[in-house]
Amino acid sequence: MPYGKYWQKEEVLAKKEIEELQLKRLKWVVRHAYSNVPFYRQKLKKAGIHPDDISRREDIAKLPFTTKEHLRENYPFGLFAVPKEEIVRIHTSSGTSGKPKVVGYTRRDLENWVNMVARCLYMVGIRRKDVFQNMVSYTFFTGGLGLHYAAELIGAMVVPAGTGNTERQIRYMLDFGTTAIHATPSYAMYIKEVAESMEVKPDEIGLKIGCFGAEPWSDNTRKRLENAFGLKAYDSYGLSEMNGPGVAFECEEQHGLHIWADHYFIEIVDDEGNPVSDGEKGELILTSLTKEALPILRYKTGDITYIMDDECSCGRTHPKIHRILGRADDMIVVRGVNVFPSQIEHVLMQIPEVGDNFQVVITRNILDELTVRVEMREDVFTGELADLEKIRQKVQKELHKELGLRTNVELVEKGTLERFRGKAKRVIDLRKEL
Ligand code: DLL
Repeated sequence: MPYGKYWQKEEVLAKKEIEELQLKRLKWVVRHAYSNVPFYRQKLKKAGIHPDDISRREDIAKLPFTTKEHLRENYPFGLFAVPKEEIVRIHTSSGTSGKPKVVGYTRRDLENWVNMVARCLYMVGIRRKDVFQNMVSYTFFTGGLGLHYAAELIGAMVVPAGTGNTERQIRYMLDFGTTAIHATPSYAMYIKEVAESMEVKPDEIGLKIGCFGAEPWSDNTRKRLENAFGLKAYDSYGLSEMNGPGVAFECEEQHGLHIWADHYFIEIVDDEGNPVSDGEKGELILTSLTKEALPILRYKTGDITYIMDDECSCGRTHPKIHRILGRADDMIVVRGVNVFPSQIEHVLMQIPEVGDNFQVVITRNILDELTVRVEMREDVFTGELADLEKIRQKVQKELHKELGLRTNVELVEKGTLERFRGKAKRVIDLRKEL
């Protein structure tokens, strides 16, 4: 049941009340993990910490970090804190290498999670009258069922579309009167392209709200999606280890993502694991405060962001993080310069001649070389070589300005590069260890 213009009253708790709740729940989760997960008991004992040592919020810094590797090493259920019969669902996340991470939920976990996602959808204006087309994978990925049940709980009409068969998806949008969609930003870009090829003007579909996430994207991509579909596009952040989507989400301000501090303890740390001050960039560390099945203490997400001013005109009191700047794992280091693929995307998506797709190839000859392959927009292609060269140089110059790095730019024809229905993989690293 909604609480005024909010989904739950917890969204507007006073900051002090949130902090008190955090401390109470932090004590609970540390004890829960210590008592029920041998991995945590050993780890805390080794660090000389007992649950009784947690008496202030700051004491969280005494706890050791949990990493993705720890989840993989304990595949599949080694970190679960409840007997198997208490688990009512699992999801998995494969990541880039090794064994998948398996995450589990008790019935209460699912109830908390669905309400967190419902907070997010309600926050961006999704209501009973909406038709919500959920265009992400419904299987192991948390984005499918995660958003599905939340939109249902609000009472929207949910179209469980999944991914692929894009022409049919577009036809359904028209036939069903879809008003809100959920997709990865790269799939949304592809949907836009397919709509255009069907001679459907994306902005005639009648979409009003787009929820996009699960991968890094940029503000300029947001502008492209909003202009093409005539909707408002919101950034959605989450990770399977912390339930899935619904960890943080933009409000109507579109200026930072509220992160639900009654369910997660938020820290930002530097490379050495030391806290940075508010406003400084670092890695996001999350501690689940309510998860029963899979409590996780001080999880190193690998995602880089910073805490923004916490006053928000929407009235919600939960802190805001900046959109994810990149993942530590995805950072490209070329000739000593650090580059995130989303920075490249940001530059390209503001150049009108550039199409919606690009690819980054890194090679090593003597020095590392970064080549950006860019699809051109069809309508700017004059056939004149001199015009092409002018565009190529412009792209190269803009990239240099933003990245401080010389790149090779290759212009390619529309339709040349791979399209993605889920998370995009745009970087190909061909460097061999010398
Ligand atoms: O991607 C959960 C999700 C589903 C989020 C639907 C949003 C929408 P995983 O597959 O476990 O979970 O991947 C989590 O994806 O650590 C980030 O690196 C990245 N990621 C997720 N959302 C964003 C975002 C889901 N909005 C990993 N911006 C995270 C940038 C994101 N990166």
